[in-house]
Amino acid sequence: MPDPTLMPRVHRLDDDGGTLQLPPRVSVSGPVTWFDALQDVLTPGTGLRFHHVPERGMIRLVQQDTAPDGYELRIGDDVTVGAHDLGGIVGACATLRNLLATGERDQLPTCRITDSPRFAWRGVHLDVARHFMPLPWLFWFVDQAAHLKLNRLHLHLTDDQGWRFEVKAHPRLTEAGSWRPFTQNPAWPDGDGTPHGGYYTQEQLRALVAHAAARNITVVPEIDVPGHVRALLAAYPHLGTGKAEVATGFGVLPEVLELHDESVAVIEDIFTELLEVFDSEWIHIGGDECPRDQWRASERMHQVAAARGLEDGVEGLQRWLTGHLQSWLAERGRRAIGWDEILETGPQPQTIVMAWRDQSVGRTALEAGHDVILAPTQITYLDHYQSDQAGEPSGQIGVVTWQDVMAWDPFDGLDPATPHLLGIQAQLWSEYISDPRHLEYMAFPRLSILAEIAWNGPIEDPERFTALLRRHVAQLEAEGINVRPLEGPRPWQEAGTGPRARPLESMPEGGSPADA
Ligand code: TNX
Repeated sequence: MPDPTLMPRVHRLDDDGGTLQLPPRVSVSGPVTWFDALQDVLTPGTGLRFHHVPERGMIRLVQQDTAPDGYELRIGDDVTVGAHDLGGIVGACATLRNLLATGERDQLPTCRITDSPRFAWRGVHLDVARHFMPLPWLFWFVDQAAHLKLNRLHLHLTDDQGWRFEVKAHPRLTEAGSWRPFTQNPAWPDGDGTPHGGYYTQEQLRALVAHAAARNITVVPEIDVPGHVRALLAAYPHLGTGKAEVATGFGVLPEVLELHDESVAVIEDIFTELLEVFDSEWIHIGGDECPRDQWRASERMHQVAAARGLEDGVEGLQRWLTGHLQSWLAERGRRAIGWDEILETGPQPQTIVMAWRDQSVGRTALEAGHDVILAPTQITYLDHYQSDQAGEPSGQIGVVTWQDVMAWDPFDGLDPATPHLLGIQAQLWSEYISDPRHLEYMAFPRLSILAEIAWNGPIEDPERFTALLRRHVAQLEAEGINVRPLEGPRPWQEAGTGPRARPLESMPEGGSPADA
């Protein structure tokens, strides 16, 4: 059998050169929830069928002491999967999937594998606010994340350009806030002329949470406050300075929430319903890019700040809200996560910092004693162009190549032994990515490389890894995923002058918009 295409790689593999032939219907013994997970991960796309038997299956799922999400796999005359938790079973099944895809689809190499992750937090973030992504595609994307042994899906549910979370107490959030009449970017300064919108009902999101949980993925929801709220203000203009529409263009906008008691009550209503849908221990409260000019100009905000006893006046309003939300969540048994700007607003010690601006902010957050997730723009923002080739479809200004990602050392400047470095996360912002196929193109293969780093730490043998990556990309392509080949886009993946056209002002240096 050829070298298995294991992505991420396993910690240890001893191969004895033999092959196990699987029957068309494979018996599986072990706990039923584990059997369900095996079926979920291994049935789609493999052509195999599984049935549960009380004991001595062809595949045996057995309880065993392992690290969290770790597992042991023994393939001989039959298959034994040992794990401590569901995460281990899902990981082992992802590995089995890779092994099956390597050779004949019903054969496994006889071998012994022991495996466990480097990082506890192996995340991928999805911005469904800037562009709405259809629910079935989210289910599919969760499956892909599970194959890469990722375990967190961070859903950015609200932003200036759209509100995607149904709130029963405040229906206008989705009635008025979930769509915009057109979209503007530098390629279409006057707008593309096409309305855009959509939202998820609470029932739909509950189904997504359950689907993800069965695959060892926690869905971490984000409601971004008090900035990035134009969609909220479109629904309830009196919570801002009076008049607002869902944003049609992108950037850091001046409109923010007026943080009087009425706004705070609405925020609490929103988070109350959020907690009913998402059982995640971690709840993301946004906190990024909140300009204070509107507060400075507002007599009422000066009064509110004074009434709350803020010595720095309106400058302290965001700090007050952050503190309030952290306590509010803690009282309900949850932990707040914030973008790293939260560091400037006096976060409580239990708050987790998502360090996005660069690696040094991660260090500052660790030094301040916080648990930290590294999400540096320069490496993990997969909305950036993948090269400076003219054919690349639209993206955020700047280039992050797969080689850049492969060279990333998440421990750079940090103490690898610190228990506070929870892990790493890939970000898929969607200002310039309007449909799922384009999102797939931006995600793969850079997401696969980040999954490797999340599971194993920095990549020390780039040449060998590149050979593996090449086979992995071929595998994804064979499965129908819109993956970007390592050399560059296929002709039908290019920008052209249609919906994926490159916005003129966000060209990477040296690039030209198909020389238009
Ligand atoms: C910065 S990261 C943002 C997002 C943008 C992203 C584009 C962060 C907390 N804010 O609003 O979508 O850059 O790459």
